[in-house]
Amino acid sequence: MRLQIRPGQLDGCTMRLLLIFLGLLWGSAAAPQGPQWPEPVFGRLASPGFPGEYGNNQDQRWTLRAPPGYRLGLYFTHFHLELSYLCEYDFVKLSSGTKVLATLCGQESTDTERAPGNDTFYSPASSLDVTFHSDYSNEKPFTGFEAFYAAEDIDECQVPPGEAPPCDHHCHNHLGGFYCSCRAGYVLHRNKRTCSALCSGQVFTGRSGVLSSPEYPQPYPKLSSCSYSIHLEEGFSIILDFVGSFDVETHPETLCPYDSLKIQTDKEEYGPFCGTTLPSRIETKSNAVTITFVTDQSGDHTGWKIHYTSTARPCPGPVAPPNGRLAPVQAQYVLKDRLAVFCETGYELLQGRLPLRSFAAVCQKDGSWDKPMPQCSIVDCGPPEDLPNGQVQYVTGPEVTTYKAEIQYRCNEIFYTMRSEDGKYVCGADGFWTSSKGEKSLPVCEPVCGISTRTVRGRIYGGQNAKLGDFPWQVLLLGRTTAAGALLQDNWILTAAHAVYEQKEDASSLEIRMGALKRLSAHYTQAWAEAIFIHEGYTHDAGFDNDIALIKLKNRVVINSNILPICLPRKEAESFMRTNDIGTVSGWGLTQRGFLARSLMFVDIPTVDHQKCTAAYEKQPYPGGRVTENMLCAGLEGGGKDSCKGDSGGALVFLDNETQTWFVGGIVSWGSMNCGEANQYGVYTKVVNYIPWIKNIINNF
Ligand SMILES: [Ca+2]
Ligand SMILES: [Ca+2]
Ligand SMILES: [Ca+2]
Repeated sequence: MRLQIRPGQLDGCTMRLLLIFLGLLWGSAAAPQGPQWPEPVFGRLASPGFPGEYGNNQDQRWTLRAPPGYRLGLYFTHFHLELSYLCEYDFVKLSSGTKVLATLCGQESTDTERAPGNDTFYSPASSLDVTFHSDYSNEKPFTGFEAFYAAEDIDECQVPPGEAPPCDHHCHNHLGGFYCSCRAGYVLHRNKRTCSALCSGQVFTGRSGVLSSPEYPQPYPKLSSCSYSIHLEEGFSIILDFVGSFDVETHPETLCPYDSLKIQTDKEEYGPFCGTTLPSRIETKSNAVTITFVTDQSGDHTGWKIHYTSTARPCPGPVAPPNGRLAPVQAQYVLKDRLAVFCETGYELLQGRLPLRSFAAVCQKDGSWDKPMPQCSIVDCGPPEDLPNGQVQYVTGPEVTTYKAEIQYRCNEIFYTMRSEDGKYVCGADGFWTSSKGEKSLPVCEPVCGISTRTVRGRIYGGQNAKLGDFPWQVLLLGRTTAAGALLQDNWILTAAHAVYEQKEDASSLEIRMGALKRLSAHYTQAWAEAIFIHEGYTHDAGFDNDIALIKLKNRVVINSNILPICLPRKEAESFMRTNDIGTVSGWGLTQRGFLARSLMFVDIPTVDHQKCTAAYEKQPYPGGRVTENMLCAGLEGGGKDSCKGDSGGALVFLDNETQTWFVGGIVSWGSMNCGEANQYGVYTKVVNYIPWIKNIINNF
């Protein structure tokens, strides 16, 4: 029977209590199109005649029902019944089905009787029976009882200690029911309570590994069906070892009826395993194993753990070649194991005759290596390259060119010298000859410069004939005009800009002769120009400032006592070419007789004070003749000794007293119309002003 009370019938206090009870139910009416919420269930019960006294021989029964998932709560606002032993006379009985929840009488509880007091009584499920009984008499008037009831949700997730929780993992209560959910890796079983492990399809491909029942060593999940497979390449054989604890639910008579572990290969089946005895090692002789583990709905057991390994037919133990080593070093090499061979420094891998960058062999399933072992052969740098203008000698032993062998390069004495190297080379581990400075390129033999066979003689008036080797730098230039130059290093010629200006675009037609005294001699060394570099500050037919040029030769000339370069001036050179210091100029220019000289001539002439020279030419202007700071003058005040037409481009050389070598201080440039005139001096390009220009061209072209 359902009872409902209109709110108007309740006093304020009761009303508030009811609102608390109904709070969970109340929201229903507000959401009409939502799920169908149960109608609120609540009401009031009272003894007959309440609040007046109840009569004798009364029996009244209320059957209260709540929706499924709800229970009923009942409490008394008034209770005044006759007290009797075990409430035999008058009582209110609360029961649910056949189960009696309470029998109430009196006004206060005693040792044997119970009065409701402030207790709230709950039905275990959705129904509650309330029975009121009075016997045939009362000692005095009793006013009976008044009670209120209401339905409220059962929180199924709250279970008394000792009772099994309704859900395996997580329980979620809601009005009228509850639901379960599972942790990641699990899925809710059809029974809506159990969480089955998602434990199928795991594949192990490592050569060894560990697998175990889910949650091991915690109890394994129920109602789960797990499968694991170990899959290795063909040729491997899998070995299974049970490790740790083993505990799978068993039965004394039947073989693993509840939970069971089975192991299967393509050939054989092992198990089922259960109980608590650790199964012994399984050598499967197979490269593929499937392990299945099925559990039922009950029992708490910790499961199993398997450590698996694999073997294969071992390859023969490798032996490192002499001067080589193996990596990695293992007691045994089986299928798929890689073995690298490295050679010691200075040795290289060789398979047959083929050099290898690296070597790695792989053990195959038939137990053989896929490649034969290589050799470690000593690195050979091979015969050293020939050194232009030099030689090489074996130091370690005749023709020994292997790792760490030593060789010594030397430049041909006395006309060549080695630049900034000791010439010692060692055969490196990389197969290259390497110098003490770590260079792999050959050393450079540079010609020595400024060596002359001329002995310094007394000053003699006019020119005199030179001997072979006196001016080995002297170069004869036969182009549009006859001119001279001086050899620098073994492939450059220094000359005057005006002497080669007209030939600058046609360098190949310039004939260059060296190593001869006679101008018309048939015996000379021929050289050809590759390019002509005129100073960018030189203007043809407009004075002689910057009258300097360089000729690059197509080929290097061989240096000997007759063909040898002149040195460039050092920084300190100016101290040897001060006023009145003697320089020497040589050439085949016009002689006093007015013809070109047949044989090379030279004169020793003093340097002239610059101001004096400038003044001399100011007095007697020569066409375009103005002496600049880029010029130096040499000659005798009285005249007679001079360079002349045809000598242009030749070198005015000075002796460096410190190094005892000759250097070029000037280049024959210009002078008075009449060579050797008194108070008129020969004017030379001042080479010290052009050292950066010269070096820049020589180093870059
Ligand atoms: Ca009674
Ligand atoms: Ca619930
Ligand atoms: Ca079980």
